[in-house]
Amino acid sequence: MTGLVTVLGSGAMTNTINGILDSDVMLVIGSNTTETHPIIGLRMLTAAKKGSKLIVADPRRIKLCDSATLSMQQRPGTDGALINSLCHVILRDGLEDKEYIAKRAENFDAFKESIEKCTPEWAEKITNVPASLIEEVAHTFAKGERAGIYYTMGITQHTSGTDNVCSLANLAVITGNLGKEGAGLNPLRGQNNVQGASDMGCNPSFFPGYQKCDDKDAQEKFAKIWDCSITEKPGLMATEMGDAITEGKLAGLWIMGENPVLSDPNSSHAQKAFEQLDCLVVQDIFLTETAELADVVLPAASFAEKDGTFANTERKVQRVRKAVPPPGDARDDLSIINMVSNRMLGNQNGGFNATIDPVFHTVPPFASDIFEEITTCWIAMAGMSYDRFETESLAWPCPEKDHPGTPVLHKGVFPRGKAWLSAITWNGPDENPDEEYPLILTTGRVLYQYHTGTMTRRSEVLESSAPSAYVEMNPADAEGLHLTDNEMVRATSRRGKIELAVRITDRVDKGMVFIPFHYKEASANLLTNDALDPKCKIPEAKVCAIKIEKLV
Ligand SMILES: Nc1nc2c(c(=O)[nH]1)N[C@H]1C(S)=C(S)[C@@H](COP(=O)(O)OP(=O)(O)OC[C@H]3O[C@@H](n4cnc5c(=O)[nH]c(N)nc54)[C@H](O)[C@@H]3O)O[C@H]1N2
Ligand SMILES: Nc1nc2c(c(=O)[nH]1)N[C@H]1C(S)=C(S)[C@@H](COP(=O)(O)OP(=O)(O)OC[C@H]3O[C@@H](n4cnc5c(=O)[nH]c(N)nc54)[C@H](O)[C@@H]3O)O[C@H]1N2
Ligand SMILES: [Mo]
Repeated sequence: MTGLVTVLGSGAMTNTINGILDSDVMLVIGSNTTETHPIIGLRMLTAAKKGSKLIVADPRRIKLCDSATLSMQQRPGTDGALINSLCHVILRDGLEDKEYIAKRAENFDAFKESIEKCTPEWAEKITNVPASLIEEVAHTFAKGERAGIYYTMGITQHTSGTDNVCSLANLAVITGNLGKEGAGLNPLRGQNNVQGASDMGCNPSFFPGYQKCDDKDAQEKFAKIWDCSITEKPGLMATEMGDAITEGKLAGLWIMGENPVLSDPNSSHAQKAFEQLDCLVVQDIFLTETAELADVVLPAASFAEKDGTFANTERKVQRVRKAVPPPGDARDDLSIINMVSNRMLGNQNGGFNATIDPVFHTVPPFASDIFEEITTCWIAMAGMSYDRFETESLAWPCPEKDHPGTPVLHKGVFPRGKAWLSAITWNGPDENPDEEYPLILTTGRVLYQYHTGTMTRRSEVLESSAPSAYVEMNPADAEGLHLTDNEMVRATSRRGKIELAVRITDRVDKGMVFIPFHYKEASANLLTNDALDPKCKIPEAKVCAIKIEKLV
């Protein structure tokens, strides 16, 4: 892949959370920010009150729409067409930042040609957003001095996820919004420390610090640091492992802190695959649905029971300190990994009983040792240290001991020099509605629940606030099926079926429905499509075709 995703490297916010307050325009696309990132949502609402223009693009009328200057309800899976048409209008009406493009971008002509056909009228047919509204949004965005883009899973969980992100990057570049305070391209990261996990190379094609594992120099560097030989082949993405198991290419799996039996799209396929494994190890703080299938369960400690660092969505590395010891036999993840690797190395003294600290229940090397190693692996963290974290707030890149960190990325120059404007063609989702499955299903989250509910459903307060599964349906569709609010219905896709209550609401348009994926008793992922984005291998959790039937 060429394109700006490589330029941007990591998929972290280019800007800061508080920088939102300095914006003139915010484009929030595919992010239900007030429910899924409430603190960031608050900043957006404050900025809107101060006069920043809020533009929302989401198939559902989410809460942010109440405070929006403009909102667009595109059909799910049509963002590529929508964004290309915004770029089209900006170039058509001469609103691009010509100086910025000349100085900081390349491939402009091919990009321009690729969006020539993407008129607002063309996009209206695909997205259902009125052409005049597309024009108004394009003008409002382009005229903002500081225009920030904020996106999350509504943009990425598609077979066109990478393309969607590249299109948004095009929009940010042609309007000169990268490398500027209060602007930028800002993916709001989801799980606690998912940023840290990506930074550290929890992706089969990268070593820590986004250093490519097929790069000879990087291989040599890590072979030296780790004192071992390095395989030249990238591994599999988590989403590719199900098929690898059924094809007999993968016999053992060690899952840490994930519950894919509920969270993987087309999860019955995933479950069947896990059942075929010779050995499944699950490391979790609770006995999850996935752990129930495991040969070995390793009880882990929670965030409050361990030391270390987490990196947040704005690339800030923060210390985490153990507040309480882990219960029973539970151990922090690092100690578990250390214990297992000690055994693998035949070092029985490093085994379970031998060196475990009787007070702190930890096994070396400790998180602080690992952090020191990290600073030798990746120049962007070379200037960080546990000492500095005591008094300073540091966002990477922070290459030297006296470097203040980098809250805003891409000031002056991009890592690859100039930004590459990608020519992106919109292709549409993998599965579209038809006569048998006439509705588009999109899935996502609610404020009170977290993913598969292993944690939130154990909290009485949270559980009683959002206790059961439902499907949001437009009144016109409900009327066609003679449904009344809260009635139980059956939802069926080509992959599975579930029963749940219908919530009749004009939050969703006719022809589409929304189901939160938190509830195992009506698991949305029995319905969803596991088709993958060919580049980054994210599954298309945001679009599939289903039917809804009255239960009689
Ligand atoms: N309360 C709570 N907060 C969470 C989480 C949680 O489970 N619960 N999970 C965390 C994690 S890991 C993540 S990744 C984030 C996710 O955060 P979000 O991405 O904000 O959450 P979602 O509900 O998955 O989807 C966001 C929005 O995408 C919209 N959408 C659906 N289809 C499309 C489409 O085709 N195009 C566009 N543009 N939008 C579409 C949905 O209507 C929804 O409003 O939340 C994090 N925060
Ligand atoms: N249909 C549909 N499916 C989706 C999505 C969607 O929008 N729609 N979103 C996708 C996204 S963005 C995400 S991130 C995934 C989330 O999917 P998962 O990560 O599988 O979901 P969680 O329920 O958050 O599972 C995390 C597990 O980690 C455990 N845990 C918590 N803390 C620790 C710890 O410190 N150590 C260890 N070892 N375990 C711990 C929890 O108990 C929990 O079981 O779901 C994906 N699936
Ligand atoms: Mo996520």
